[in-house]
Amino acid sequence: MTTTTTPITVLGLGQMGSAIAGTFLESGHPTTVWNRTAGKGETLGEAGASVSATAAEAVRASPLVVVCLLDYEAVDEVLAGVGDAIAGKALVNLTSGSPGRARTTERWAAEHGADYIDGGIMADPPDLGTSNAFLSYSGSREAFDAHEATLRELGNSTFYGSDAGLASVEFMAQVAIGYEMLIGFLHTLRLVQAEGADVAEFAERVAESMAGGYRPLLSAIGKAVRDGEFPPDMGPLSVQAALMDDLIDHRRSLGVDVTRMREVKKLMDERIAAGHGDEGFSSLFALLGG
Ligand code: FVH
Repeated sequence: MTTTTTPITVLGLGQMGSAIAGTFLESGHPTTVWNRTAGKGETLGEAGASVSATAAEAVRASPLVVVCLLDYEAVDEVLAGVGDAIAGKALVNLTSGSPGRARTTERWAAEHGADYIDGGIMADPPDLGTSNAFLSYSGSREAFDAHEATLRELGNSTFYGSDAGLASVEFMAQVAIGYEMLIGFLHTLRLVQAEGADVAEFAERVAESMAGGYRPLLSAIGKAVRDGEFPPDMGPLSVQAALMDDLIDHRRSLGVDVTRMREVKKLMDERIAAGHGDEGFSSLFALLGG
């Protein structure tokens, strides 16, 4: 079966599910859709999609079934209603959730005779089907190989391995690093604004450094953590720590949150006290739990 004639079923027509179904429909796939609340499939129906009254009916229509719902509670509920209609299908779950939820759903799929691929979407709905979309996949390598060309129509795709949880590991880590970085960025914009500097101009300078200096630094830190050797990446900790009291006092004087900076100082002081003052910021990794 060539890729553009692979019939595809999409369960869930929210912002993302609708974008997925629309992308496949535009590529020429016979597309069947279903949504809990009727009516969301009307536009897709007018564009040529088949709109099913039940999820089970929609699943029976295609060899490739894509699920994209709000959360895993919804996935569990919908799949419970689908039951054995999933047998013989390739089930691709693009709902966000934890690695554990992905592995549990893979077990459900296996018990019901389906191949399972878990996936995470790093894109906004309008970007789907463009080079701005990045999707992570894991689970059945055989099913991924069979449908890779079709799935690549949604965007850049990477298969992370046969452990169904790996796509979620990548997705959750990418989401987490975004929040970790951006909350610090917002607090720092508060500092910049409190000092009367232009926050937008400062943000542009940070964006430049993200594209410039931070790129090799992040790679170096990744290698240092992998190898367990922590060269002085941003200078030795003993030098970095010397700034921390002043940095914290300055933020506090402006009413800016000091939670994270006090955590950094505590880790630096602990690592230096243990004799690692000549190592770099990556050395703090040794103190982080897990
Ligand atoms: N939207 C985005 O930008 C992000 C980008 C990154 C990936 N996410 C994930 O995509 C999943 C779906 O997100 P969404 O944006 O499409 O969400 P909604 O527009 O709110 O649509 C939710 C659909 O889920 C259906 N639904 C909810 N609960 C149930 C249930 N118990 N049983 C059956 N279906 C359910 C809902 O149906 P309805 O409310 O229209 O009846 C929508 O079809 C999500 O994992 C994001 O993390 C999107």
